[in-house]
Amino acid sequence: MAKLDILEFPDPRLRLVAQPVETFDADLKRLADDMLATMYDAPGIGLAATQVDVQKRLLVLDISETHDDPQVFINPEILESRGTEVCQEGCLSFPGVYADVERRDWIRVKAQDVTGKAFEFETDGLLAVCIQHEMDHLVGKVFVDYLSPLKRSLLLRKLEKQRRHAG
Ligand code: GNR
Ligand code: NI
Repeated sequence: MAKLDILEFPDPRLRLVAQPVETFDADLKRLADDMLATMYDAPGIGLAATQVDVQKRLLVLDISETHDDPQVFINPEILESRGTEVCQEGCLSFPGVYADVERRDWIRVKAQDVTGKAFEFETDGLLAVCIQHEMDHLVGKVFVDYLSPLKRSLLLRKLEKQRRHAG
């Protein structure tokens, strides 16, 4: 499994919109495996294909504490959602900065696995937050887009400062 490079803000490629996956072949399986390896190495709890410069509707996740529950969602869709919750989010494309974001609290999701088999499930809490965060990446949206202009500029200044100090 290969480690892929993660695009960092303000790379314009983070704004590209991913296309549906139509071919479920060995290359797709390899991409999903490489994305999981990249996510575990980072380390992060999720990664969208957009973040590794691939414009396909594919995301990977593992919110387990033991890092042994890899999940792959292809062509994900939110069928239904309820309520709101605020969670402190981070993003591998914005290393070292965090902000509160309001998202839907409960979601029902439809997706396909790496073989193309469709499945549906409902979830809430961190998994629901993470799926929404990753699905945003697939349409070129990032978590700082939800912040007020003031909060966003403070956060982006902090990001720049951390980069200057990060050797
Ligand atoms: O590793 C990650 N942690 C995280 C924490 C709270 C809400 C969302 C996330 S996703 C993030 C990895 C990432 O950038 N995925 O796109
Ligand atoms: Ni992210």
